Order: sequence, then structure tokens, then C-alpha cells
Amino acid sequence: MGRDARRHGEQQLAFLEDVLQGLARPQKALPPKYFYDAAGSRLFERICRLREYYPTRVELALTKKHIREIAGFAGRGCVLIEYGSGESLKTRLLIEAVRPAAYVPVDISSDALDAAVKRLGRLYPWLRVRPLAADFSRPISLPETRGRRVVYFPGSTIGNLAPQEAHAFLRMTRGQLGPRGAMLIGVDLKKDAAQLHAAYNDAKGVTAAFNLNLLARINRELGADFRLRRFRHYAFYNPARGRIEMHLVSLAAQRVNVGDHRFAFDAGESIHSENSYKYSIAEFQALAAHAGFRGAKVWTDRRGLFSLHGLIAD
Ligand code: AVI
Repeated sequence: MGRDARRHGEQQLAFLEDVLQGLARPQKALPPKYFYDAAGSRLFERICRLREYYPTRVELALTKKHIREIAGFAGRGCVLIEYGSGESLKTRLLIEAVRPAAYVPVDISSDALDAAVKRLGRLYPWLRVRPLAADFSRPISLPETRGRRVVYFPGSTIGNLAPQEAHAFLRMTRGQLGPRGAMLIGVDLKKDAAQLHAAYNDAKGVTAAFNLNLLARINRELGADFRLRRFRHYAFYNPARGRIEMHLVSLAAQRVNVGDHRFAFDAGESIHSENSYKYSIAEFQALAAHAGFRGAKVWTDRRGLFSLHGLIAD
């Protein structure tokens, strides 16, 4: 068996284990990282273009507006490491402004990385791209490269981790940076609950389709028999926890098979499929400081919707 086939087999086994474990809990839950198969990634791209989903638009605008300062913070000629495949417009802005000595996109999907490497090669023939197929939520070994390491982690993906997981992730990243290392991280901010509600309950139903695709993926890849019409997308802001919660609510009492395993659902019972934590600037700075970073710079938009933090490994 080839290395790719073995890796795929291991990933499918981990997927099955996570699904079986998650559905066996008293509050059924599924890890949000499984949203992003090919169909889910396309739906997420559509979410990013929705009128109601402000984070992508606002982060791009504030990156454009402050690009000189942001590039100054990263430092010309640094080794730019992006957690994610680097397909975004923001990445291009940063590459053009920073002219990094090397660019290291880190992504679990080799397909996404291959596409990014080809595209970046065409756009920036001068750029040394060193892709790394890895799960950045686990310890990874970065390629040996000379120069100051700067990790770029846009999009408020950190918000999909619980605060204690976010802390562990920041601490691990800090450990990988080395001397003078830095991090540029996008963080969505606390705001009017109605605006948050709209961002995760868009009128076109794209977020609902994104959420339900998780069940469709489990059917496709793990031979399950979820009937999608019997589940409904449900997202709300939980102010006490400072997070959007996404759920898939069972509309009837029903049973679902996943391979040889059977799970019972009551009417109204939910599968908790995602959290998206929102921070105040002070809350996030405290989290970063606790993980060993000094908050050197914060960029935000006029309305205080989104923030980009420049952190230095202390
Ligand atoms: C990727 N992540 C930051 C998105 C978020 O806003 O938490 C995922 C998402 N879920 C629903 N809409 C977007």
C-alpha cells in the first residue's frame, strides 16, 4: 500500500472513531474539523462571501488598510508559516508586502496544498514555497529554514477551539517559533448578539447546508444513514460562554446507523457540531500572555468587529 493510501486509511479510521465517540456522549457532538471535505470547503467559501458573514470581509479590509504596518511587524525576509493552505487574498497581500525568504503553508489536505503551491508558483516565481501536509492542531516539525519565524493564522479559526484548547495551541505554537518568533492571528470580537446570530443564520441557508453537509459526509464516507430532512441547523449566541453554538437538531424520534453501530435520537435532541468563541481584545491578549506571548500590536476596524493581533514570543 502506498503512503497516501495508508494515510487516507488512518484518517478514515480516526474519522469513524471520532464520530462513534461523539454520538455516544450524553450531549451528542461532532468535531468541527470534519466540516471541510470538498463539498464543505466549497460551502465555506460561499459563507465567506455572504453579506451577513462579516469576518472575512472585515479582516480583509483591515489587512489591506494596515498592510504596511503588518508587514513591518512580520519583517521583510521572514519565514512566513501559514496555518491553512494559503488560498486567501489576505495571504497574497502579506506575501507581496513581506517578500518572505520562504513561505510554509501547513494544511491537513494535500490536495489543497498542491493547488496552493501551483497557484503561488505561477503568481510569485521568486517565492520559495515549502508546503507541509500536517494537522497543525498537533505538534508538527517545521522545515529547517533560516530566518525569523512568523506564524500567520487568519480567519479566527482559533475561535473554533475552547479557550483551554486555544491556550494549549498557542503555547505549542510559541514553542515552535524559536528566538524572535512572532504570530499574526485573526480573532473575531464580541458584539451585538443579533449581528452574530445573523452571521450564522444567513438568509440563503448556506450555513445550514454547511452544517448539514457534516451528516451527508458521514453517510458518504462511513456508510451511515442519516436522513438529512430529519435534522435542522440551529445556531445561537450563548452570551454566558461568549460563543456561537451550532447544532443539528433531530426533528423526530429516530434511529441512525453508522456502520454496525446504532444511535437513538429523541425529538428535539441535538448534535453539537461547532463552537465559535468571540473574544474582547483584552480577553484575547490575556489568553496570549498566559501562553507566553507579548501582545505587541492590535489592528481592528472602526466598528470593532474583528481584530488582528501581532504577538511576539517572549
Ligand atoms: C472557520 N471558522 C472560523 C468559521 C467560524 O466562523 O467559526 C466556521 C463557520 N461556521 C459557520 N460559519 C462559519
